[in-house]
Amino acid sequence: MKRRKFIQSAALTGLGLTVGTSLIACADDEKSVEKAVAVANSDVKPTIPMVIATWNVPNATQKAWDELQAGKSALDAVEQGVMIEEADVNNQSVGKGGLPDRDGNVTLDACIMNKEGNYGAVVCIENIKHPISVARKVMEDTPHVLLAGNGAKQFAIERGFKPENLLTEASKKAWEEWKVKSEYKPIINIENHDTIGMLAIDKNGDISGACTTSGLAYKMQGRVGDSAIIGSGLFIDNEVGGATATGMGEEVLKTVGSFLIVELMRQGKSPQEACEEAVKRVIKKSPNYKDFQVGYIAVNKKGETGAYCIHEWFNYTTYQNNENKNHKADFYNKTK
Ligand code: SD4
Repeated sequence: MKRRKFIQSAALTGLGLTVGTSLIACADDEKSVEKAVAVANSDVKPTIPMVIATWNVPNATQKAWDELQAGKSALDAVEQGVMIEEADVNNQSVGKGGLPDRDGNVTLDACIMNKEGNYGAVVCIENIKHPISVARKVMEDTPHVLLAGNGAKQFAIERGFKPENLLTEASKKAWEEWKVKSEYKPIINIENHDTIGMLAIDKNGDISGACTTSGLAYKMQGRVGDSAIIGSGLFIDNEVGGATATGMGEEVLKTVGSFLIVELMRQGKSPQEACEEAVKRVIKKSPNYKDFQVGYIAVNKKGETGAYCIHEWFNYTTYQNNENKNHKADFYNKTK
């Protein structure tokens, strides 16, 4: 099925939520994605340093790559990289400009993990454009690993983050249009999945990861997904590699997908095999898998990458071998 057709029928059948805004926005460059995939699958040898991120985020991977080239750590690279998407008001699934919950509040989740296996996260934080940097401060400056809601916001303000309105006119308009027919229950058909999860390996061979999102659009107030939860949206083990997720957070949480992928790689699976196994675990547990998307990316210590998802058109970006490239992920549901 062609991408544009997929998007249309997805919206009609209930998969509409599973399609990311950037994916919709670039519905016209189907050919260039396919070309990139063909090249990517044929000749990329794993090398480090490297960066891999969910979705089509060349500016974010470029920034992370530049950090690595400047000799910065993988931790700096992933933080700086995902900040590009947090600040981009056109990305309606991350940071400023994110689509709000059903009551109009933009609430953000983010987490970061470093090579020592330390973790910091914020969930349901409001009015702070760069939750990933607050997550890093939680990791580095507090005895805790996870701050939520108002406490996270107060902590951020104490650390010098400036509170601001994150609801842009475009996202407000989209929410107002949604409200016309809204029912006060989770409506999965309108979500989108452009969370950015990023993994990087620096010149020393050390790995770190970051994941940041505004979560599912029009979620219930207070809803927290997988993205900021260790082992689900992100997991790093510097002995093995890392993994990160996008898609229906509830399903990723139920199967602790990123931790699973890293453990499977520890047992000898390639990143690709491990991502496929984690997606199949979701499918096994959820007979309604046709109604939602889950996608994973992973990298091992050699810089070998993997990606897999339930439905076609999840894509990801790598900066490796001096090339910044978008790739289409292989997928489970091949029934047309
Ligand atoms: C969540 N996994 O909150 C996130 C959603 C997502 O792009 O991937 N959005 O469930």
